[in-house]
Amino acid sequence: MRLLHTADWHLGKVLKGIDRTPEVAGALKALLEIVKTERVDLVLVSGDLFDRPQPSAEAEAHAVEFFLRLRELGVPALVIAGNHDPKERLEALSPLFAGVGATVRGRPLFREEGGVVEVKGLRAALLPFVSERILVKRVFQEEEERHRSYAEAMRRILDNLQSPLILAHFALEGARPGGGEFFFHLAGSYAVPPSALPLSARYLALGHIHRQQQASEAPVAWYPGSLIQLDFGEGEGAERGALLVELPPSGPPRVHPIRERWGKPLRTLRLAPEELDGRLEELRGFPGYLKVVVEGRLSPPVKERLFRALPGLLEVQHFGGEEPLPAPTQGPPSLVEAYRAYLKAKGREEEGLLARFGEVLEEVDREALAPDA
Ligand SMILES: [Mn+2]
Repeated sequence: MRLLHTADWHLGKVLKGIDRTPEVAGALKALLEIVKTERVDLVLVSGDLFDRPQPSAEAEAHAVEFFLRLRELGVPALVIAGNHDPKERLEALSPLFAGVGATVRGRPLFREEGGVVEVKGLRAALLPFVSERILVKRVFQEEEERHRSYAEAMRRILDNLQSPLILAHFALEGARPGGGEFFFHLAGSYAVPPSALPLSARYLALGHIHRQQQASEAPVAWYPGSLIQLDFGEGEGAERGALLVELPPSGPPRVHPIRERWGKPLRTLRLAPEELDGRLEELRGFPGYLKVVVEGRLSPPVKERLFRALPGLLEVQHFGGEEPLPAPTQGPPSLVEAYRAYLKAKGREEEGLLARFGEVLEEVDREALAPDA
């Protein structure tokens, strides 16, 4: 059986005001060509089809188009939701997708509930992203304990779903992220230890990390990587694309990485202020998107001139900046202050409630600041 394994499309992604959807759509067209020319039997989509819970209509249209074309080719698909996906919506639309041969799971189900399906005689487990918060944060208090309990809970779920093929959306411990090498350690993100992967699986089709890589050898687990470079923070040289997986009746799978540079290139340049003028002509011709980090002072007029000169420029950062900070003003109250005032007005000044509110705010901050995977 020949499988095409893809993940992390992020349809609807907007980078500094630029909608990347057309670039992702271009990559999806290329995927359909591969399905055709490589005589693929089954397509696996391991989560993050969309970039956010309320994707644009255009983003949805491209996803629908992809599965309709697949049906024309007579190729079924297995699809799971990632952390970025509108999971409830995918779940709601799953009967409709089933009509065109795509089995879609928005939320995790145990084996007994339908977490394992059979397609073309192959048994496959479908494990969409499981919210770490739901899994552990409510129950365990200590950070370390939470990480341990997350790993243990995921081990039990995977154990329950044992199948020759497993689709899942999570970070596997030891996998290399797209941006910095130490991100999992630093960000304190949740990760599944390789020992939690069931050895009975012949192939684990993972999604979540945007750099293409083999994440485990026994059992064999791969990330196909994202279709396009989604962010400046993701390594410019990081492998991405898709995976062609040959699954013989017995024996190990043969994985053929398809490394592509779909979408426009993103480049981050570090320049000294005096280098700027000399590089403008060359940078004007750059076909993708640019971020310029100026190592020094930069006056607002020069910054403005940069944006005008370089149509692909999306972001300028500089150090030792020229622009004075705006004078502190009597701004709106902080959220905590506002909540305190609200509680007071309601006659419910409970410190416990306020403390919990602060914790939730911190949680939101942490999630918002965590590198995008
Ligand atoms: Mn992703």
